[in-house]
Amino acid sequence: MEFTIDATSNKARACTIKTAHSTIQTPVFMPVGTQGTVKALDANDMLELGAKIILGNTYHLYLRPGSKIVKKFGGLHGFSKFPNSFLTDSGGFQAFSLSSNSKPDENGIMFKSHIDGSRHYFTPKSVLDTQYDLNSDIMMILDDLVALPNTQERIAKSIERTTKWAKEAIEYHMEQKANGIGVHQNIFAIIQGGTDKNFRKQSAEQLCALTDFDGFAIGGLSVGEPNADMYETVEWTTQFMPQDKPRYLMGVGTPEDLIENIERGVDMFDCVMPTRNARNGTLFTTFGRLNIKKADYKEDMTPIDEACDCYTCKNFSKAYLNHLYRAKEITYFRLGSIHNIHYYLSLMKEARTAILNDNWDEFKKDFYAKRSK
Ligand code: PRF
Ligand code: ZN
Repeated sequence: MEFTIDATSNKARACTIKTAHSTIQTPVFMPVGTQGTVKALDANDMLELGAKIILGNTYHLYLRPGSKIVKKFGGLHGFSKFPNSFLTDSGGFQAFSLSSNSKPDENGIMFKSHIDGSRHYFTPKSVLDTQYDLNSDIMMILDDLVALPNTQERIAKSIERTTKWAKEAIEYHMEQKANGIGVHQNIFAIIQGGTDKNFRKQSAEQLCALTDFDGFAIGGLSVGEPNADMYETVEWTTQFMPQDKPRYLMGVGTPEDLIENIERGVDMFDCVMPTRNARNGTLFTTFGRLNIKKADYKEDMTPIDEACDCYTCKNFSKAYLNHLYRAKEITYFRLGSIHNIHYYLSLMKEARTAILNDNWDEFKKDFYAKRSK
């Protein structure tokens, strides 16, 4: 990938990432398309929303339909018809969070499928093989994740394993590329270490020393720790990460989390929040969250957000959405998801503009001021 830093405002960065499939301007939010689709939407919706990159999951696509089927279609782009970039998570996190009894050992992770209970084993190499089939633009390494809080011993083990697996992964990827496999695919390592400063420093230093990685992620956060701890850990960790490569905070977060972590030097984010919340009736606006199922909206002829220029706000009233939600109409899921993704993508565009114009502090103040109303 090509990576350039276009501007900075203190630690906040506005960068450009060029992959084989799209040019991505950061800060970027990647909508989650676990199964090869952003829930309730299709490739054309994502293009209209202006998404340059979406996230897919190795764990899910490996179990169903199987990566060989996706490969037959030329990977995720051909299968889903989304022509821009895909980032695929490795499966480490999903094996940890979805499988009733996943068991990591020194060489990989044994887990039971959440679909049919069948047993599978992921290794640093096997998850790359799956991601070669998916032909994602950015592949994530297998990492060993721990729930927080946890013992020092378990966190030490997690960073030791994650570094061992990262070394195996990057060595394998360089070999594969030499053989003409995954030549246009990029690979990111994942820093672990809980909220412990020494562990985070160790993990970051060990992984960032592996200079063949195309970018680095901060994993293991937003897993139950207080928000302040997450922000502090990100702030601490970014100082050990290279300036000249993308930085990705995995599975984060709320609009406030995005603003706080852009300020601390993060370039990329993903989260189920805009899509999952839309389906639950929570819609994001400049003025904060709104619950569309509330009786107050039954006769409300105004759009979700007067200032929003998404398809949903340009065409439909809160009363109509309130009705669709209550009637459990599938159309509601689509319209709600369009609005929330549009909100997240516009927020990132505004953040980028603020960094480019070097008026981050004003932008942030304004962001919070509007929400407290
Ligand atoms: N590792 C991986 N995927 C993830 C995470 C992680 O630590 C997180 C943590 N918030 C979300 N998704 N591989
Ligand atoms: Zn809207």
